[in-house]
Amino acid sequence: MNEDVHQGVDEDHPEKRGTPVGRRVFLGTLALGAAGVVAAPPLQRGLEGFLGSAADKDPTGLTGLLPNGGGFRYYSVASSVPRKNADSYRLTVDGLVDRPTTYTLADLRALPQTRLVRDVQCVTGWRVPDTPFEGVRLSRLLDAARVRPTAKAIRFTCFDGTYTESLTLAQARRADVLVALRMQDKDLGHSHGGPVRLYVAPMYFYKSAKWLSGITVTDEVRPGYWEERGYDVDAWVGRSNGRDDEPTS
Ligand SMILES: Nc1nc2c(c(=O)[nH]1)N[C@H]1C(S)=C(S)[C@@H](COP(=O)(O)O)O[C@H]1N2
Ligand SMILES: [Mo]
Repeated sequence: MNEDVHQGVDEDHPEKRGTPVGRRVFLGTLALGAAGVVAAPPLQRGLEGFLGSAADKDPTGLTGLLPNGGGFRYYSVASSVPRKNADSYRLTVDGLVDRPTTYTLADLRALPQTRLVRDVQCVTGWRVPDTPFEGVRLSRLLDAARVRPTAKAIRFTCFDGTYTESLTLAQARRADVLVALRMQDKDLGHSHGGPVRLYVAPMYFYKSAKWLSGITVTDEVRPGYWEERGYDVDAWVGRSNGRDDEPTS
């Protein structure tokens, strides 16, 4: 099976077979250039329209092993995603805050930028070492919004209309969590979730929601898209999803 495919819940982690969702989950790949593609059955039709016949031509997924995007696989659970630019992009911060705020891209660019260089790690196994991300610390946006004392968590929404993510408030306030505007020292392109995506450096890359449009402060964690399908909510690299660095038993 193509290693691009997020089938890890069942195939790589048989211990997770009894998850509440209890069905096979796949993560569809948004193919660009030579990237290999295998789509989940429910997504197949939408993706085929989007990809042309790329999936049919590569049943083995071997082309996914060819160089592409500097080692990245491109993922989207939505079959098509609108493009947003400096004119049309908006990021809303709302929920349990005293100052709900809407940011334009220019607003975000005008705030202090933080650059982090870390390894990107997808839970399926692919990894891109030493990848620079740059943007505004999420903690800064939360402070500006004046988070209320009852707040416990953040829900992230995306302008693809489908994907969601979550963090606890404590996780969201870490210095290595960014609202990212740049990746690999370039403005974030559409396929990587531009113009703005979340970047949660210490966690598997599924936490890093692409096409970020909403940051809602909530009173409890609401599991995100992949988390409702069996992946861990606390997605620390090497310490979640059955990939413990140091097994304790
Ligand atoms: N909106 C959205 N964000 C998303 C995803 C997605 O399908 N939709 N996939 C996640 C997963 S599983 C991974 S590995 C990364 C992939 O990011 P990339 O396409 O820039 O490589 O985005 C994450 N964020
Ligand atoms: Mo992923």
